[in-house]
Amino acid sequence: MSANPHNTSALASANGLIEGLLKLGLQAAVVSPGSRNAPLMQALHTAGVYCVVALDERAAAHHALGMALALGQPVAVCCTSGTAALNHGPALAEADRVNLPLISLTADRPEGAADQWESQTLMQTGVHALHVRADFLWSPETSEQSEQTLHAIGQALLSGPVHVNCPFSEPLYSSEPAQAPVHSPKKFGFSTPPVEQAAPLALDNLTTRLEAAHSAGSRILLLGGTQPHELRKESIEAWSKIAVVAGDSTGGIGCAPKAIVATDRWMKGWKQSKRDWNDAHPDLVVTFGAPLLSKALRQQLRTAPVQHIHIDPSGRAPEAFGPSVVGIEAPVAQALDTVAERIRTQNLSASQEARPWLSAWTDEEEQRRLAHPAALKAAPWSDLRAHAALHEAQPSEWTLHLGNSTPVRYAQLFHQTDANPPWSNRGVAGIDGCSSTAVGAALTGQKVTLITGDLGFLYDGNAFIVDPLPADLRMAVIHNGGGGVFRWLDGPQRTGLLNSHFEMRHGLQLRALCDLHGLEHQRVNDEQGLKAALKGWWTPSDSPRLLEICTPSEESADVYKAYMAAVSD
Ligand SMILES: Cc1ncc(C[n+]2csc(CCOP(=O)(O)OP(=O)(O)O)c2C)c(N)n1
Repeated sequence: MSANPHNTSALASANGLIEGLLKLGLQAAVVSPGSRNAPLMQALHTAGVYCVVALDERAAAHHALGMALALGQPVAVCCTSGTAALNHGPALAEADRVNLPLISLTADRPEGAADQWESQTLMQTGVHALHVRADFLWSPETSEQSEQTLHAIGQALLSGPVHVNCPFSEPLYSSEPAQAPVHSPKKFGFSTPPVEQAAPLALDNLTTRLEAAHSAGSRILLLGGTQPHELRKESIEAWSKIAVVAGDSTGGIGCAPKAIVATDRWMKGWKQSKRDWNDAHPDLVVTFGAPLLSKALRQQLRTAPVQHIHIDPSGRAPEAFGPSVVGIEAPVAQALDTVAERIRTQNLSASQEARPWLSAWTDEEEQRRLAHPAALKAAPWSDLRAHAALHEAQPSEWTLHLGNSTPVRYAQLFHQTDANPPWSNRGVAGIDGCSSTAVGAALTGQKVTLITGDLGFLYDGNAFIVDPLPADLRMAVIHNGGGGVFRWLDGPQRTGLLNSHFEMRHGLQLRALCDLHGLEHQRVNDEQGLKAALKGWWTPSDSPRLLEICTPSEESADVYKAYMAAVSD
């Protein structure tokens, strides 16, 4: 029942893995206390890797996700055996969809132990296989094997997360007290991981297709969903010369003034105008990132045939508009830059045929933007007004994270072109890791503001059982009675179960949770109170600050609908 026939000690095996991961650019680790993962924790210490300790493995994996997001480089999360390992699942699935280099290190008992009446033991190898780029069993028998495995880990990390299951035989602990690390402990920046470059053929394929579409007078729509890399403003502006550019602010597309980020609002306006969709339907859609927030636009685009190209570093090509999708395996920013460069050097502009179509989209957007200030001003105290005040006051040097319910949607209405792209776990996640991801980003030294809902905040309460707890973290919790999003939909209301089954009127005191975790708490009930509270909110503090913003539940949904109707008129 040994981990391998050569009987490499658990510590030597862990040291080999961590040393190898450092060469692949590992920046930091989040460790959750346990016994079976003792070799990994000792190895991380010995190597001088910056370690954060987090109790709940689900939150820990999201902390690591937030760190990988902020650093743009690999971060590990390390846990003991058994169900602990399963708890890395949600963050791994998210990292997989948004191509972040998260490394899940799960300690295991020696192979075969799951069938031998051992406790805290289940089949761990491959347990996350469907939601990572690649999964590995770390049990090398020769140095060649370990090189090969590490090489494969490095390749997979270029486009997403990996799971490495590590079976360890006892003894798990060094007989010596922990020595000073062999490398001096460093906070990030051990080595630079390789950067993924697209194969030239993939980029040629993309530019050739775009050039052909442009010369044929095609109507081209560039549609960007959530993705973690910064996009160059000049590139997006170049694209907008030949294409309509639209997408979520969390995809980075909003850096160009012409980009349409409030796509739900745009769609509502188009429908209200009773204009023929044929006048807006594109011939070619180029997509990237996670699924677009606007379900209305996604569905509308499916009502007529359209060519589809999807850019993704892992080569994934979702059949968003039918099976004939063309996948371009390339980092998004690189692919967009390449086409932009071609547009600039050839001085391309919209073709004669596509020009009226382009104007139809941009004129429509212009009208909605013009109607926005009056519609907002007419709105009483509500979620809409609270979000408006938060976005207006948010300092530019603070990175914005958004809860994965209505906050990410409201944010589309208030996006400012010069603001850093906000983040929200929109790959596949729900509300389960919004706070932990924000905490993780703040752990890297980023100043982070999170706007989230009361249920999302309560759900991820274990986000704050982390050491250290970063102070440069501000959390605005919109307390609207638990699950405001269900009032945006017709279905829950129709069932008659809206209050009893969909919303969760919990009556819990957020202050109590803040006291438990040492978060500064303040509560406001109206706009005046909110604006006053925001004045000094981002000033330096010794602990994170939470602002509980109480808004009326029913009215908030009505106000949102009235706003949408008013801007679409
Ligand atoms: C892990 C997970 N479980 C359940 C859901 C379903 N869900 C979607 S929104 C929501 C309520 C969110 O409430 P809150 O955080 O208060 O935000 P609001 O809807 O008010 O914006 C729930 C439970 C989900 N998205 N993710």
